[in-house]
This record gives sequence, C-alpha cells and structure tokens, in this order.
Amino acid sequence: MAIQRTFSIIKPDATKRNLTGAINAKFEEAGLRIVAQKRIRMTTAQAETFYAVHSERPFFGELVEFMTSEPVVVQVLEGEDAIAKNREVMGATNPAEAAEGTIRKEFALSIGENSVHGSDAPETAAIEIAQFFAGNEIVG
Ligand code: RTP
Ligand code: MG
Repeated sequence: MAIQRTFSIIKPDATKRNLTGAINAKFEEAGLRIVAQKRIRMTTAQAETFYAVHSERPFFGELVEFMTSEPVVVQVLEGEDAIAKNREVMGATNPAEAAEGTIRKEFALSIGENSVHGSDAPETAAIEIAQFFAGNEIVG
C-alpha cells in the first residue's frame, strides 16, 4: 500500500477538554505521522464550506455552530494507507458504536461531539488539505 496523506481535525469538544496530546498519541501509536498542524478558530464560512456535502441534512446548522464554538486543531497525517488507518483509529461516527480502543470510544461525547474528523477518500483528502494548508506548511 502506498504512502497517503489525510486531513484530520481535532474538534471543539476535544480541544476544550485539553485532549490534543492524548489524541495525537493515538495517531502516532497507529503509525501516522503529523506532517502539518495548527490550532485555529474556524469561521462560519470555513465550516459551511468544509461540510457543504451535509448542507441539506437536519443537523447542518448545529454542526456549523459546534465547529465554530471553540478552537480546533487542523492536521495532515501521513502514513501507509493513512486514510483507512486514520478512520480505523477514529472509530465509528457514533461513539456508542465505536470499537474498544478507538478515539471516539474513549473520548467522544455524542454523535455530534465526536472529537475528530478524518477524510473519507483520496479526493476529499486533497480538497480538505488544500482548504486549510498551503503546500509549504506540510513537511513530510
Ligand atoms: P467526519 O466527517 O467528521 O470525519 O465524521 P464521519 O465521516 O464519521 O461522519 P459524517 O457522516 O461525515 O458526519 C459529519 C459530522 O457531522 C456530525 N453529525 N451529527 N446529529 C447527527 O445525527 C449527526 N450526524 C453526523 C458529526 O460530528 C459527524 O462527524
Ligand atoms: Mg465524513
């Protein structure tokens, strides 16, 4: 399997509880390398663009409000099969369904406040990385 990059967000519920380091440890233990990282306050426009695919869903407003409510940490993770590996480490969207040892099982509060985001495919990873990082901010 080739080396891939994926886009990750440590979400407001996690930054608020000071879990950035604990979550990063999970990534690193899984063999993912953090090749770019910054803490930002996401704007409403950024959150609406980022989650545009969900704009017709009933939870969209709540999701945008949540993502802009506290700082987030945006990241690029690199490694073998990084997209699938990251989603495995994250666990299911709903923490009640997440496997033992996953980030969402250990830290997520609810299906909405679920601590992390990870890209779901190479195409979305490329788009999401480009929304938040310039090429020279990623150091592999
Ligand atoms: P993500 O995009 O954040 O990595 O999560 P995901 O693929 O596991 O989940 P997705 O279906 O793409 O949903 C995006 C985010 O929207 C929030 N959500 N809330 N209240 C609800 O029913 C609901 N469903 C989804 C979650 O924060 C989810 O991660
Ligand atoms: Mg998703």
